Amino acid sequence: MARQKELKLYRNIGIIAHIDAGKTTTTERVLYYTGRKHQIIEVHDTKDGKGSTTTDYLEQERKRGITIQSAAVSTEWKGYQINVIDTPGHVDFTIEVNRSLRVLDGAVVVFDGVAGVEPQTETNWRLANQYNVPRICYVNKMDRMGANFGHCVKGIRERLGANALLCQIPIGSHDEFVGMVDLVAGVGYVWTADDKDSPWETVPMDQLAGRFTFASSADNQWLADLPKLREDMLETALAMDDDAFMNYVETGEFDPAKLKECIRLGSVTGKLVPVFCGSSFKNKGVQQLLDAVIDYLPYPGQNGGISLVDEDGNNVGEQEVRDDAPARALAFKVINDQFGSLTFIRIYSGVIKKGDSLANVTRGKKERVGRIVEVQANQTKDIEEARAGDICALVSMRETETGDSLCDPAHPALLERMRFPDPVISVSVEPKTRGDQDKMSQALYKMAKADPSLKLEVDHETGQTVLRGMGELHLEVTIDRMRTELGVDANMGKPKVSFREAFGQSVEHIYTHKKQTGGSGQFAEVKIRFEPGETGSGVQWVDEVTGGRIPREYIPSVEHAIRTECKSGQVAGYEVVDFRAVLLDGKFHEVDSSALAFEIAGRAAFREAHKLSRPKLLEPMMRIEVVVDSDYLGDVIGDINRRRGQVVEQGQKGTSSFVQGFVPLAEMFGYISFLRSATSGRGTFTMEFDRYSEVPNSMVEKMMEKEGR
Ligand SMILES: Nc1nc2c(ncn2[C@@H]2O[C@H](COP(=O)(O)OP(=O)(O)OP(=O)(O)O)[C@@H](O)[C@H]2O)c(=O)[nH]1
Ligand SMILES: [Mg+2]
Repeated sequence: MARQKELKLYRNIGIIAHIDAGKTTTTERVLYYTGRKHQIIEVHDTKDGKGSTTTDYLEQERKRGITIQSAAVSTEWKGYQINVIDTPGHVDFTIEVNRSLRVLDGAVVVFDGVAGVEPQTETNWRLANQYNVPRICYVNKMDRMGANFGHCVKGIRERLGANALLCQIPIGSHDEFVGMVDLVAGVGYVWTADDKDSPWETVPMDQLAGRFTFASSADNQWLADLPKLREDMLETALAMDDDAFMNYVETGEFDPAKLKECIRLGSVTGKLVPVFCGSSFKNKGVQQLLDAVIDYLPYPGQNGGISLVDEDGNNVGEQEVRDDAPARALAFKVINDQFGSLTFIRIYSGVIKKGDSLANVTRGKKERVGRIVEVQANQTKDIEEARAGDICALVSMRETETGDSLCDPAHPALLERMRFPDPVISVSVEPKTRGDQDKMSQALYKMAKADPSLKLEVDHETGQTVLRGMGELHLEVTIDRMRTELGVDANMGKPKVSFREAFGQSVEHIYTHKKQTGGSGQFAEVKIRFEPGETGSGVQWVDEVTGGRIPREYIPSVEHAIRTECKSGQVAGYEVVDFRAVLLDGKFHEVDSSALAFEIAGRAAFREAHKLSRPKLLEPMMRIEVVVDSDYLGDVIGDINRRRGQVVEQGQKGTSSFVQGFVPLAEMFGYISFLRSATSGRGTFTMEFDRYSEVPNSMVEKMMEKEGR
């Protein structure tokens, strides 16, 4: 079957933002206006469980009124195929934004017109920078009291460092918000009603200031400034093309098609970030936003292809996005339920057909493509083939996990990997019904496989099953989804911080393992130097033994011993990270030495050396932002200091005050109750992992004492 639609007529885009900015509400409008659905469901009307928006279909999403997992929908607008991924804004589900951005070609960043740039917008913006995803901004909620376009644009420029290009200007705000000026076309769009089907009137730009007088002087000023704003936009945009710019400077004329081309070039290369506005809830500006997606966001491959890497992640080339090349795709999401699994892939090159065999290059395994489906949120439709640029799902893959490369077996290649966040919090989990341990373990394993920001472990000492994740909500939702999706009920213990341990200083240590009891004895001696490594450097193993001082066959046992023993450190049994272990020397005995003896020696050497190194304990340090009425600011700051925190910035956000700072996660449990009671329920906060930082010595000693070490 030939290609149905030219690649240039594709847009794969993500919708990203801070929690509650209106991503799902906007997606719902996109589906309505493009004719994909006939009824709009509001996010806040789904709590009774009767209805659901298309993309927030999970029970946990409906009940809480928030998005938890990214959902993909496809639609058509003016002959273009638009694939949209609606992502969650809550920090606990950042992995969903992460994996979506990895496979998308462009993004719409949504802002709450009142709150402006919020912490999670900054995080998602940084992620989009990392993955080089071009974006446009949409200042939503212009109908809310306190909506402030200027403040939001200032945030986009200053906090996000974007070269914002104002393509639209709002006409009025709050209950006087009636539409927007399109500076590119030089006209205003004015609505007379909020209804989803109400049409807009196109008004020449120079008539707007005469026609409207608003209660807010700022709103009037925007209209008075329109000629200047348009001039600024034209100059910035046309500067993308020397000839067009010179022509404009000399004659004051420009070709409208050329202008759009310039904005598109600026946006696709990341030099410009076009800004739009509207109110999705009041049905204003969504169609215009769709036009902008087509006009200014790239088609698959327009920005280059995907990097190919070697096993160590080094760049070794690039795969262009084209059909006539070997099939290469990246698995970016796996969903499980009682009926099987769906593996979402983004195809970068070639064609994948039903019945094909693919190589999972990441795992060195073969996979057969039984069924290919197009996914519309929670609905699937079987298709025969999919090709370069497509996002689709494969049914019941056996070996493939998130982040794996799937390729034509004759042309294997590894595609650039995805990066996953570190889990910082853990809970013990036990089955609700005794005897269901196996069932629960299998279900948890499935959940963890589908979500790379979850880790499943067994506590060495207590034998308890431990689940690690990004935050309390993340773990709670995981356990709840296990119940609704896999039918397994479990109880969670109290959440705990995931500490880590490290070597305090370099230590050279000799350990001799000797046992002579009757018959054959055991003998092994190792001399190892342990050195603290840089953050994120992992465990590095170096073998410097020369002259057969330890026979070759025993050395892997020492390495294995170190790599397993480091899972439990000497401060409080947490994993020891970021160190180099250099095996320097050793001794053996012709008869009594064995792999086991060397393993025992390696383990003991590690334990003793770690204890001798004045080990450090590391704790997750969170970046927090608290937004409160200014009356409560003093209390909130005092409390942050009591929690071993540090305030780095405070200021005004609209009519509220905000404080930003760092607080150890260990001190943040139950923070929401404090904030509620301290601010009469009006304060809000967001918290996000920033780094691991050293726990003060006095606390380490206390902990070691408590653990009896
Ligand atoms: N006044 C007003 N409210 C809006 C607008 N857009 C969305 N909302 C409301 O804001 C709330 C959050 O909207 P959502 O669409 O769920 O926001 P989201 O960005 O998808 O949130 P998460 O997925 O949880 O991050 C809902 O109650 C919406 O009805 C808008 O343009 N104006
Ligand atoms: Mg949402």
